[in-house]
Amino acid sequence: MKIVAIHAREISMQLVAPFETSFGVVHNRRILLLKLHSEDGSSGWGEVTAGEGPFYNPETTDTAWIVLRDFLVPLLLGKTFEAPEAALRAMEPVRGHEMAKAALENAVWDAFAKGQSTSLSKLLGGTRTEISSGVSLGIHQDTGKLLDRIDQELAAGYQRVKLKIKPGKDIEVVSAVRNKYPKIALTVDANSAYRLADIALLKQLDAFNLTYIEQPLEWNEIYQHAVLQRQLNTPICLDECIHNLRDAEAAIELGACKVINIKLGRVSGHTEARRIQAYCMDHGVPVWCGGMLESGIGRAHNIAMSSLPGFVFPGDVSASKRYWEEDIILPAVEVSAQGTIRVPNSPGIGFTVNEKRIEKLTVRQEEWKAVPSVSGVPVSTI
Ligand code: OSB
Ligand code: MG
Repeated sequence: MKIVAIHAREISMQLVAPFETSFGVVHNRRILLLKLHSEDGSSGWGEVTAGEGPFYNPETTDTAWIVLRDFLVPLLLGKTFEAPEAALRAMEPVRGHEMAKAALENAVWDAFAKGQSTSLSKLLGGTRTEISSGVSLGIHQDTGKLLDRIDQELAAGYQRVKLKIKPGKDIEVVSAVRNKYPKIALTVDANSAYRLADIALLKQLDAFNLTYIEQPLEWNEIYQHAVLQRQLNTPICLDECIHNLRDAEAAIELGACKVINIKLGRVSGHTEARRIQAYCMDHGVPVWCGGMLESGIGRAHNIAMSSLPGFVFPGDVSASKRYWEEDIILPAVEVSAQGTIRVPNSPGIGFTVNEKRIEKLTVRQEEWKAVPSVSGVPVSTI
């Protein structure tokens, strides 16, 4: 497949409700979308899942725009790739910037799948026709309101509840939730808000029969999670720490976690996500698909990835309407009364991208085209 053009757009989308984590509150998302065109006429979509500020990881919507425009897009434009994996290899000279890479690589996967008239799930090796869905609930000032919210989510069918926690909003909140719902699958996510010195507090979480505790310590610290895991009964699930297969290998060999949250953006796309999934399966480590408050395009990629074997725990992939008044894909992602999402089997990501709606939401856009070749020799753009 030869990549001839890449169209980037930033869209602005307001969340139906603010989302609070230990690192801040989000009201409005600034989302970067890529549409990639191949010479044979197929196209593919990708989404940059970076936040507006460098608080979850070092990337932002703006850093991704610059790195894509100046470095990553020139590495792919005008080039021919025999398989999507080759596109990731071509981007190797750029260090880090996994979320910028993922948007491009995932767009290549979508275009490949569409070119072969097959679903992205099938091309990736997916084996499920539906995936299990859980919800991630932001920090609430009022625990009563949080409990009401959980009632609603459970009534809608969701299979697991994840609570965001931070110092001062932890033991009491989790205790109140566990008391009201003794049986539900419950997890917590600290987004790196604690330190090893907080071990006494973290050990109190063992009392609540949590499926796992997600990313308690620093975003780039594997070793101390191993020290912590030895003293906790509850499994640790790593999110922020895992950027590639090597991180997953190190974490599992060191005993830093017993579960991994795979996020496409954080691991630079489907190719690396599949490697981590395969390694974890071989080592009996369950994985699940995390979320980054994505639009429908990122969500569709998450659904395809979650159809792979090894994704045994419910993901943070939930209905479009929990995030948006109106999503940018058709149909919107819906969750059944059993808390499942159907994996589409139409070509590529399997949803129709609502380009009219995207046009309305666009705040900036740019198109990059392959430089025409001179007597058959492609002209380098960098
Ligand atoms: O750590 O999983 C996280 C949102 C933004 C940044 C980090 C995280 C999250 C979520 C939301 O938990 C998951 C979702 O519903 O998309
Ligand atoms: Mg997390």
